[in-house]
Amino acid sequence: MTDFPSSSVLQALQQKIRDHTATVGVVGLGYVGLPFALEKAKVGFRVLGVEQNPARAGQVAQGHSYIADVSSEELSQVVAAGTLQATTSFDAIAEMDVIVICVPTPLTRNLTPNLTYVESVTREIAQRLRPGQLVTLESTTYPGTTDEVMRPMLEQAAGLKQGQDFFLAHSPERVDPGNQRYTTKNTNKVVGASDPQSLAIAALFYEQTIEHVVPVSSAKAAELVKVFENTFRAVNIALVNELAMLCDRMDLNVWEVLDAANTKPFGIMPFYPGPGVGGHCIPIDPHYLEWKAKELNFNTHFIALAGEINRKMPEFVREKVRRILNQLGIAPARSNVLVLGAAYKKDLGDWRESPAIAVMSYLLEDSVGLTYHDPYVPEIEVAGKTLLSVDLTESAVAAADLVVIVTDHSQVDYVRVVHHAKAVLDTRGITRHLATDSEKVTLL
Ligand code: SAJ
Repeated sequence: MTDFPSSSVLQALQQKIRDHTATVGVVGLGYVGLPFALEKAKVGFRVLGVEQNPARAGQVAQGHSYIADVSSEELSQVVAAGTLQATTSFDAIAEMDVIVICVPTPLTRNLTPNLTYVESVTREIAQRLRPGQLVTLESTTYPGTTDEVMRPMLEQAAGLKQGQDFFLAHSPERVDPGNQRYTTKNTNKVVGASDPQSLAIAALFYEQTIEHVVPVSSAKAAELVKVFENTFRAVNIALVNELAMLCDRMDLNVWEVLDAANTKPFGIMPFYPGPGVGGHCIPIDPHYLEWKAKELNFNTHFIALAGEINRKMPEFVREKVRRILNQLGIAPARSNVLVLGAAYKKDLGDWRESPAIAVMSYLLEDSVGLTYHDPYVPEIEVAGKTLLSVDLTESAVAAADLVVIVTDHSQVDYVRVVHHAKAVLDTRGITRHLATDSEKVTLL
C-alpha cells in the first residue's frame, strides 16, 4: 500500500479512496469511460458520469448499455443501487473527490491534435475545482498535455496548487474493444504524475479496481507510454501492409510468408495486412506524437511513413478489385460487388474511421454496383449515400460478380460464402486455412 506525507487534504482523500466513500466523476461515457465507471460503481464508489450526449446519459440512467463490452444487466444493477448515475451537467463536479476524464482526442483534417474536448472539460472542472480533489486524464494525447495544458488551466482558474491543494495525474486507457480476455479490471494500468503526492493518490485510486498499477515518474512519461504503444502497432501493421504490396509485385503469397515467419519461436510478433487501419486509436494517436516531436524540431519518420502506407491500403484493395473484374471480363461500371464487413475490425460494430468505408467509397467512384453485409452494422454513410446491410443469403452472394471480404467477423460462414460466390477477394486472409474452392479466392 502507498504511504503519504502528512497533509490533512491528502489524508482525507486517501481515506475516502481506501474506504470507497469517495465520489467519483467520470467525464465521457464512451468505450473507455463507461466500463471504467461500472468497475468503480461495482466496488461501492458513488459514481457520477458526465456525458455530453443526452441520449447516452439517458440510456445509462435507464441501465441500458450502448457499449458492446458493458452488459446492461450489470449496468442496471449499479444504477438501481444508486452507485452509478449519469448527467449532462458539470454542476456536481464540486461534489466529486476524483474526476476521471475519458473524452475523445481526435485529429484535425491535417492530422494535428484536436484537444477541444479535453480543454473544454478542463475549463468546466477548473471553474469548480476545490481543495482535496484528484483529476486524472485517460485520453490518449501528446506528452505534455496534462502538465502544460491542463495544469495551468486548473491552477489559474481555481487559484489552487497541484500537489498541495489538488492532485493531477495521467493514466492512459488501454481498452481493446471486443477483447474478452483483457478488461478494464485486469489490464495493467500505467499512472504518471509530476509530483509525488499526485502520483501516490492516483496510484491508490486505480489500485482499488485494477489488479496491477504501474507508476511512472511523470504525467509526460505516462502520455508517451500510450502513444508509443499505439505507434508500435501502427508501424508494425504498416510493415506487413508494405510487405503485402511488395508480395503482390513479386507474385508471392504474403500470408504464406507471414505464417512461416511467425513459426519463429522467438523475436517476432504476428501482425497481418488488411484493407487499412481503422478505429479511433491506431490511425490517430501516433500523429499526436509526430506533432509534438515536430515542435522540438524532430521528425518521427516511422510514424509519418506508417500512416502513409496504412492510408494507401484501401486504394490497393480498389486496384485488386479492378484487376479481378478485368480478368473476369467485367467492366467495373457493369459489375455487382458485395462487400463483407463495414466495421473497422472483427466482431464489433464500430465503423468509425473504418477502412471499409474508404474501400466502398472508391468502388462507388468506379461506378461499381455495390452492396454490403455486416451483421453488426445495419446502415452506413458512404460518399454521401446511405447504404443498408443486405442479408447474407446464398442468392445475394451468387448475384455478385465479386465478393470482397473486408472485415473478418467470426460469425460469417466463409466456406459457404466461397462455395456460392463466383469470385472472392479476401483482404483479411480469413479463408486461407479453410477448406474452400481456393481457385475462386484471391488473397490480398
Ligand atoms: N489491424 C491490421 N493488422 C493487424 C492488427 C490490426 O490491419 O495485425 C487493423 C485492425 O483491423 C483495425 C486497426 O488495425 O482496423 C486497429 O486495430 P487494433 O487491433 O489495434 O485495435 P483497436 O484500435 O480497436 O484497439 C487498440 C488496442 N488494441 C490492441 O492492442 C490489440 C490498443 O492498441 C489500445 O488499447 C486501443 O487501440 C486504444 O484505445 O488506444
